Amino acid sequence: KKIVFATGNENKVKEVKKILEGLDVEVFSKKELDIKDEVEETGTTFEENAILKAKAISKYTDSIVIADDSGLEVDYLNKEPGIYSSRYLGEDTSYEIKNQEILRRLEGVPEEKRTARFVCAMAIIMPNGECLTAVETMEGRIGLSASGKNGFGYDPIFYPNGYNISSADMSLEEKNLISHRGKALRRIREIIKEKLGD
Ligand code: ITT
Repeated sequence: KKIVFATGNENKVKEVKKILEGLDVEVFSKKELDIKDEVEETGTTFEENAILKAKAISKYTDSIVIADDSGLEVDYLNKEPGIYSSRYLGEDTSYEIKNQEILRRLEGVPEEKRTARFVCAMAIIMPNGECLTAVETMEGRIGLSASGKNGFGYDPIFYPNGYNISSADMSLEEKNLISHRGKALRRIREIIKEKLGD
């Protein structure tokens, strides 16, 4: 069975393919299907944007479609960058610069006020048009410096609760076990399993 993952972010594709391993499905990204559709993320919540992305791609296929809208909320910055995480400081700004800017804006802020979380909204659209979502978080804090080469985006500055390493210092498997995306997708996985069963 085929599942289309409505994303242009190859790092998300890697994480999602790993989490869905073992299910009787094959995951295809927009790139693999040569879908060029760029969806305007006009929603005001992660959930709304995930649904927008999934719906936009479901017109190209009769398969199950999933989409992910996610981002980093930094409490001290009034939950910025939030749903604007990929657009923060401009779409073309590198994550090295984005991460340095967040660290700069938190300079001198004590550990207990550096709380942050990753949020992931996963939307799934069934071939019959039924749409479901799962929203999950990974709580943590913004470290004092960037560290790590794994993961992507804001991982180097994010230190999950209970760990002294950033999520960019974790293996893919380790991060998936505790991450916002891992948790949301494992709920969606159960929905897919049920659908495949009948
Ligand atoms: P698609 O919309 O095509 O899926 P995108 O990268 O534009 O790709 P989003 O609009 O959902 O996706 O932006 C999410 C951004 O939030 C992402 O680019 C990262 O900067 C950040 N982000 C989300 N999950 C993350 C994670 O697990 N680790 C690090 N950064 C993450």
